[in-house]
Amino acid sequence: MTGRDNDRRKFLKLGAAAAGGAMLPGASRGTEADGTPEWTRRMGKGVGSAPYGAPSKFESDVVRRAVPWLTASPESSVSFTPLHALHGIITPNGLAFERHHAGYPDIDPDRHRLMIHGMVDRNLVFTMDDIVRFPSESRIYFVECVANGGMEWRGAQMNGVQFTHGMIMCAEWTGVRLSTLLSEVGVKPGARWILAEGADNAIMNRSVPIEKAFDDALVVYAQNGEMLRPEQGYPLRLLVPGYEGNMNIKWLRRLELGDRPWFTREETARYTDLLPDGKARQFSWLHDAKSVITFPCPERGLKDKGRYEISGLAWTGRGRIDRVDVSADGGVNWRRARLTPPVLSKCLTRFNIDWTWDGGPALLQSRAVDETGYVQPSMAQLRAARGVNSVYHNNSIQTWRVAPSGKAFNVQLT
Ligand SMILES: Nc1nc2c(c(=O)[nH]1)N[C@H]1C(S)=C(S)[C@@H](COP(=O)(O)O)O[C@H]1N2
Ligand SMILES: [Mo]
Repeated sequence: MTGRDNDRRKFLKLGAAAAGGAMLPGASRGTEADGTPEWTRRMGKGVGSAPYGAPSKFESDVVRRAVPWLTASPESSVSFTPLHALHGIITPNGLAFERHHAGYPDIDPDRHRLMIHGMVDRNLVFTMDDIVRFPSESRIYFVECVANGGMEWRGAQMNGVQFTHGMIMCAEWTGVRLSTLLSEVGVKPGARWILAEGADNAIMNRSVPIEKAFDDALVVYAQNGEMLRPEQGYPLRLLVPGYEGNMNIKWLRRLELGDRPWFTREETARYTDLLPDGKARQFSWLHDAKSVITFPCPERGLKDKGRYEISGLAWTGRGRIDRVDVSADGGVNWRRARLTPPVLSKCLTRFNIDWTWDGGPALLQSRAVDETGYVQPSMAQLRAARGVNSVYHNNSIQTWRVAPSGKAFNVQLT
């Protein structure tokens, strides 16, 4: 019998008692003896009470959260998406994780400009009005900070999926293909790289290979049907699907074309991976396949033993997720999970699998395989290949230990 059946039976029993005239145990002032709740007995709020709608007050703990000790200031910091409380694959705009290097500006779109220059036939400056006149596209892609899971390299640290995996979001982005803008300025022969630069106080910039521009890069102004949020780059952002988060330059103000990368701070002092042999890996843009179980997890444990649906998310920068396997015994036995459509390229993919919990201890894991055949590694495999000096690109298999109490904990298996 599932927990839900259990609840329904209890409810039916209470209902029968109430019909017999007995006061419901624990009935509050707001509930009549016949069980009709107050929200049914009175008219509700009128339209216009919430000109811009907000979630139910009962969902008030579903919020982005930061880790106070992690960063020195809230301006150069990160907040995490509450993955444990989300459904499907789309991240609501108000819950999308934030990663700012110098806070987020409040840009007047009428005064914002995008300049494209360098190895081009015509240097051009675009207003927002210019940009929205180009043919637009809407596509669903994830954005993941490459430091997602960075606190877990040397051992399990954060006891919650919001903090181990919450530097990720997935949205429908609307904008113009970067290649459309490039054909407007005309690319000079020999141009191989594009420097993308933001208008925030960090003036964050990264070198992007020109192939990405002719593949699927977008210059976006909308996210899930509305204009970008200020936190996400309003009014204009670069979107490089499948590449590490920092290359998706927010508050995009400048694109310069050149014949070599710029080797900016963000691709030398930062965003490189120190390997065991002392060499640093540079320009490691692509996110490899990764997955995580979002229920159960430390924030959402189990109640009674019985039937459950394990649910989680998988993604890869290389294209589509091909398969997700789930283990309940720390990787000894694996079962194939259902992928819930849509299964899109460079997008979060929702997986589900039925599981009967016997009430004993369990070690839950998920392992993603992408369309290239790449298999998500265990933490031990990742450490063997990359050492322990890395912060970025931790795509290892996550383990949740389920205790007989039903609580789940972040653990690492050696
Ligand atoms: N201009 C600018 N772009 C930026 C950043 C920034 O600080 N300034 N942060 C980058 C990093 S490190 C990441 S992970 C993503 C985060 O995007 P989000 O805040 O919309 O989640 O934006 C990237 N783009
Ligand atoms: Mo990031």
